[in-house]
Amino acid sequence: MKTEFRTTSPFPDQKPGTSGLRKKVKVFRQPNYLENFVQSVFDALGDAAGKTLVLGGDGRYFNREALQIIVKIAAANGVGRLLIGQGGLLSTPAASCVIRKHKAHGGFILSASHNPGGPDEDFGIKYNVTNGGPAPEAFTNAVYARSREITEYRIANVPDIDLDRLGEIKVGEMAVSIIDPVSDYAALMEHLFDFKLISSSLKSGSITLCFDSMHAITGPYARRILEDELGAAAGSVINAEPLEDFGGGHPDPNLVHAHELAELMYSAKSPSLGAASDGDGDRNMIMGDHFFVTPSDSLAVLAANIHLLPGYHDGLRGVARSMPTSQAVDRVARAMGIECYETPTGWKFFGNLLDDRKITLCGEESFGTGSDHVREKDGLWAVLCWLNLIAVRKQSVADIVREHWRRFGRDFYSRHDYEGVETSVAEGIMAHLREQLPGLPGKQFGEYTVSYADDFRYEDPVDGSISEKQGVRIGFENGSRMVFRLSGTGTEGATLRIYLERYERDPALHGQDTQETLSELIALAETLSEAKRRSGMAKPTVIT
Ligand code: G16
Repeated sequence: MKTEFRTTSPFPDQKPGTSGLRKKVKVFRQPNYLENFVQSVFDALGDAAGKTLVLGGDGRYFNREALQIIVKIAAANGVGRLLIGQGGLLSTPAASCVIRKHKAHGGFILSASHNPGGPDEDFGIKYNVTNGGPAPEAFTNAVYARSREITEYRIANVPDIDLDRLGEIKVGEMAVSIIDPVSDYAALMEHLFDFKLISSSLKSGSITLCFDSMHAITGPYARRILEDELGAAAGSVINAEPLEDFGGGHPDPNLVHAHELAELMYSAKSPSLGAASDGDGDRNMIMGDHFFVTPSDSLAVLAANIHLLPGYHDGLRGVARSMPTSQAVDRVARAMGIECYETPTGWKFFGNLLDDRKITLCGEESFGTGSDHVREKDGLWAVLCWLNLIAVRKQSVADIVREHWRRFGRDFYSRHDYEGVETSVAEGIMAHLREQLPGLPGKQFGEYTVSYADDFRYEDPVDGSISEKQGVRIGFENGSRMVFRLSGTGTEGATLRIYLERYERDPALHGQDTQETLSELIALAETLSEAKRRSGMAKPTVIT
């Protein structure tokens, strides 16, 4: 094998965001762009010689091309063994599972998650570490620093490999195993859930299911697990064929983008459980018959019930949620007498808490839920949790959630996104909010009196690392809250996210409309942020 040392010069924009480096395909396709980033990862890793790495992606446009490049750079950097999902496919949670099960040193996941795919759309790459989770900030900062000074990368001068044939091959000295992308993950799921009970409920028809794979990575996983192994009726998994451009859709599991599923769930033909996952399989949306479960509520309901599922019979050590996620799970934790941690947005912040066994379950408002079984959020796992839960409790999704509200109260919750805002305008809005923070506590706005106002700062309780400026929080004496932050996953302009929540204890009021219940808070958010005025936008582009 001939190793080439190619001269290159740095790109200024390779700073990983909330979840790895995400850019337009055209950006990634610039000569040396991907190569620089991958070599920067190897340089930051130090010595990868002889180590095992995992490699796979969500199958989007440029996945295969990028994979071939990474294989050659890995060989040139002395990697001992590469485990690659057949066809270059691995969902994000499956990649995490494979890293852990095979005790790999880490792995590259190629995905821009829920962002659209295609020649004019998005691509992404992230590195996961030995625990199977996203690299912590210290590592991604080191990669970025390296990318700013890189002058050379190493690449093996070898032909492309066959990604589709299962088995062992060699690239120079490096061993490459093309593995089935589903098997290890499916075995883990079988260990966590009561497959017998779920299967008998599905086969008898007492539970019916529709899972929307949105033409993304979960198709093969959902077909194998839900239809082949558990016996859900053929066709229960829709849009199951992974496509490079997700069929022109936006593989984001929410009511807007998973509209085929949403229409079904609000029709007379609604199955008992409706669910969808995103581009790389780590997000989930849960629905019941004429009922939408917010991700924050889903986390809280799972926290209160997960002990009913075989993999979690010992109960929870603790829970965690990202800062903008609603406080519904905090109430469950308080009632159970366990700790609830509040972390910045980004799954990487849960890694230490999970490794240190401080928490068992964690989740985010952005349709992410997961547990200590892997170190990524896990879409299909969340669906299996709900399937198992409705099978055990013999209740509908809506009844389980309504009962939960009666017990703990309801946290009305909504996120308003302003997408495609000019970066300087978005930064101006955040600066304007930050200026007001010291003067806000004690101020009264109608029925809302500010109890605290800050810019969220997180000190990791395990390694003491500090993350600052993670979003503006304004809390009120009645338990309501609003949060403002800029997205770290977009690829064009800036996205301002405004998160709003209001707690309601009285069950008689739990049936109210969410936006109406939040209307005063929504107006106050505009008064404080001037988001509409400054962006020139009449309303949010997306409301979830
Ligand atoms: C990523 C992160 C999540 C985060 C989400 C939204 O999800 O893994 O932890 O909540 O982005 O981030 P932002 O609000 O910064 O856009 P995914 O599914 O895109 O990898």
